[in-house]
Amino acid sequence: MFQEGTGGRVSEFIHRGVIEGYYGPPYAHADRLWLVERLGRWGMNRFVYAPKDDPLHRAEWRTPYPGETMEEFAELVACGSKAGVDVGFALSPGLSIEYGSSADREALAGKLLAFRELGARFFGLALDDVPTALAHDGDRRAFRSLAHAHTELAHDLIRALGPDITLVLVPTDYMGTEPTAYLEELGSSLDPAIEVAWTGRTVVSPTIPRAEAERRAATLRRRLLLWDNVPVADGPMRPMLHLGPYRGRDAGLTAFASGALLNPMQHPRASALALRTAADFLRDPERYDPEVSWRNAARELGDGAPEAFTRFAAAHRFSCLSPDDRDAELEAAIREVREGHAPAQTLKTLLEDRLAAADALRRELADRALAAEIEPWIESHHRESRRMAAAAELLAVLEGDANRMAKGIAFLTMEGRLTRIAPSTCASYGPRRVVYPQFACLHDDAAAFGGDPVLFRDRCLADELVAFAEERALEALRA
Ligand code: LTM
Repeated sequence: MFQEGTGGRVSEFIHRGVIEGYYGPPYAHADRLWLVERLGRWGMNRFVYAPKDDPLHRAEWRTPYPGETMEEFAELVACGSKAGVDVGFALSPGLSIEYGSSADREALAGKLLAFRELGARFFGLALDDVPTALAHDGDRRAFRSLAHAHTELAHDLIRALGPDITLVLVPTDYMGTEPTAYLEELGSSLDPAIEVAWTGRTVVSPTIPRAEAERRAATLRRRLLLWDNVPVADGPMRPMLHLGPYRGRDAGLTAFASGALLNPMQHPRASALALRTAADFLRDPERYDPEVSWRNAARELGDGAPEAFTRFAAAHRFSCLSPDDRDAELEAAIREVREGHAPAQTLKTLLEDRLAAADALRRELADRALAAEIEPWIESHHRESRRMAAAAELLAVLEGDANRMAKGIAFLTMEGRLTRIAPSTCASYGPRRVVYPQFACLHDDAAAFGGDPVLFRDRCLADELVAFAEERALEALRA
């Protein structure tokens, strides 16, 4: 059997794609068209519209989309059909809906039916990040539990939208591995044809082992649809540009997951790097090699300046999936210099390449939209490279036979140079500080972080090199 876009193999993941589901400015229509077309090329087959900060998706979910927005959505659906990508639409009514109100149910079904009329057959009921208990008196009388209300609403939508559609319910308990009363009830009463989303053991799951998926799938009594929060960088993760490969997802997940929808960053073109690698994983998880996939993706997306883009991307791979990845080549060279196995000159050479990346990216990157998205990080990468170059120069003087005064002057010169390089709020070569929202439970009285690291502090490689050069200088000049 042959499936288009999968290199001749049939992927065991039915759903392979993206859910635009982050907090922050939704994508521009042109970017969405660009992404859907690319997803098809890479063998992905789903794109779901669910941006948290589109008021008509969430806060004002009852208000219909204006005609011109519906025209754009129609164009998106048509673009998806051409590319082999089912474009789906989700609504997130949980902040205000009265689950038992027929007016609210009709408003929800009616708004989704309008997307069906455009040709969409994939729908989402996003009940994440909403109150974890029934908020209306009427609902407390009408339903025995929140799960009961969610189940009834989902069944209502299936009836309204027709049997030929796919519905994914993003449950209020969307993470973790422990069964909850809410999930047990969904598992036993929700139509098994309805997909249920899961983000892994936490919000941004560093790994998704097969055994954890097996546990949640057993509770929900169906294969899970992963809502994978990769490469998203919203809220407190905003200093980050997540340019690393998709990794840490078990190849055996196919047994317990019907697929994965990745939640991207608010930067569509930059997100494409992780998404492109995820497409390779989802197509053939057993043979997936994150490094090979990443190099290919970086060269493809960095068209016009492939070396510079790959070098730049290497300094932005840090995330909770890869918390030790800050520019592996440079880090290895720094280790060699610290241990006395290599001269500081090796660092100077590597840093010259990194310093040249900014100009190359600004002038030669073919995708100008990508260049614009990453500009704040091009700037921070350049500044941190300059700081490291200053440190490498000091180290070279300290290694040579200059006299003590010359070494002292080299130290003061480096410190003077550093005062002229303003710190950036964007993280390059690892973050100074970043918080990942690693909850394992979201219930009002039991909210808790799990075992995955939440706060990463002092992980910037440039700071480490500068501190090392300073220590070396102070040692050399001690009386
Ligand atoms: O992950 C889910 C299901 N919901 C939200 C997302 O909208 C958000 O982008 C991510 C990352 O902050 N966290 C969530 O809880």
